[in-house]
Amino acid sequence: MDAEQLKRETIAYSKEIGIDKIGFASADVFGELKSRLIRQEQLGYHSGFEKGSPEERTEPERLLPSSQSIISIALAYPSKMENPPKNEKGARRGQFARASWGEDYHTVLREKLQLLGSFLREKVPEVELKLMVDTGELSDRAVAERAGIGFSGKNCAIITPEFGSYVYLGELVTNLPFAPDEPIQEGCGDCNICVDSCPTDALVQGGQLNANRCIAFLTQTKGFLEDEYRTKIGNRVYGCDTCQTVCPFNRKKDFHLHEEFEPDPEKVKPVLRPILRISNREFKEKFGRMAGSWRGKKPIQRNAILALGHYREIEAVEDLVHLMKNDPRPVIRGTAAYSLGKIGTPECFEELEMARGDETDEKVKEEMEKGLAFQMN
Ligand code: B12
Repeated sequence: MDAEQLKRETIAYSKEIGIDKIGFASADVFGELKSRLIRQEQLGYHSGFEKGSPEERTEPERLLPSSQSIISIALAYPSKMENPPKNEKGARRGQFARASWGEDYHTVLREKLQLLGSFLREKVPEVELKLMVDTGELSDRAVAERAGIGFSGKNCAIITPEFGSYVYLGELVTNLPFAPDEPIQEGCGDCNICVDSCPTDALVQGGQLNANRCIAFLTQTKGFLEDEYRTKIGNRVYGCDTCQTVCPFNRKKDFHLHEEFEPDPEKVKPVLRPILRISNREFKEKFGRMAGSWRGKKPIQRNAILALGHYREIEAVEDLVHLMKNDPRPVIRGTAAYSLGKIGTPECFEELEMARGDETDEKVKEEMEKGLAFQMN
């Protein structure tokens, strides 16, 4: 079978298995990206979640020596949910970003790419493939951009004309000589809304992110959150969508094409208080299948504690005191102390006063002092 016919059949098959967009790219070196990655690293703008060296990330041949082409796929995810639960005083809720709605996208995209791989293997038994979704070395965005899936926006996202930026990306590196598709030429023009709207000024300029300031990243760290961000993360327990929700290309983009990505409102906008006392087993049962749980329970609990402080949720005082006094993890004890100070009832300050005498961890003591300092304000 010639490559052109195989490409047509592959595209047709991708539609059958629910791939929303497919594009083909050469497996040439990503030269511009390489210098970009080195520069970002030098500036300290990387998150640490990126995998591999700049060479591995930009030279597909290092990942698959016989590589000739890369098939990029995109799956659209929803941006709105039906009947979102009310975020009410006394039962305040957190929020998971949309990229964590429904089942973990890594699983869903991997399955699609595996099916695509099996299809190719049936047609060309000697085919060689390397599959990647998020956790691989390649930049899924750079591949998608080259394959004509979408253009690279000022918010850094790949923006598709059809689904906006609410798409997950993945790819198959292959040794097949597919003809490449053309990149999309559209761009953001003069629009700078995402850069201006970023709550932490993480978008240094259009297309350049300092990941260490990005709330999406900050919600996934395991240590104490730096003070400067504690109010800014608001009620986000995982991820951040601000630079996407403000994007004009995402206006009215809300696709419900995959049952797997439908959100369970009680999971993606969970009541915060129960998260404070959730056991490991319960956490796994409730949140374990969501992309947002990959860093485990601690960051979600820390963020839930900060959100309760942010809302000055008096009903949470008892639980927060319990954590401040009993939790074995200093980050949780200290963050609870801080949020108690923020809530700021006389009981909160009394408890802080009492607890500081018993605390031995220096960092936690510091947080207790910060909590007590709210009394002066
Ligand atoms: C590390 C990482 C993060 C980090 C850093 C993000 C970042 N912007 O770099 C953190 C934790 C902050 C993060 C957050 C998010 N992430 Co993330 N993340 C990744 C990961 C693992 C690597 C990204 C990376 O290497 N970045 C380094 C930068 C330098 O490269 P890049 O963005 O990949 O590539 C572009 C730039 O290099 C640019 N470029 C190249 N040269 C030059 C030169 C100039 C002058 C300019 C202006 C630009 C430019 O063009 C490339 C293509 O667009 C990818 C998966 C993967 N393996 O690729 C997912 C991925 C990028 N994340 C994704 C998602 C969904 C998110 C969030 C929306 C999740 C959320 N709601 O919280 C946010 C969005 C934040 C944002 N505005 O970028 C999707 C993006 C889908 C899309 N439509 O674009 C990916 C592709 C995962 C997936 N497989 O679907 N993420």
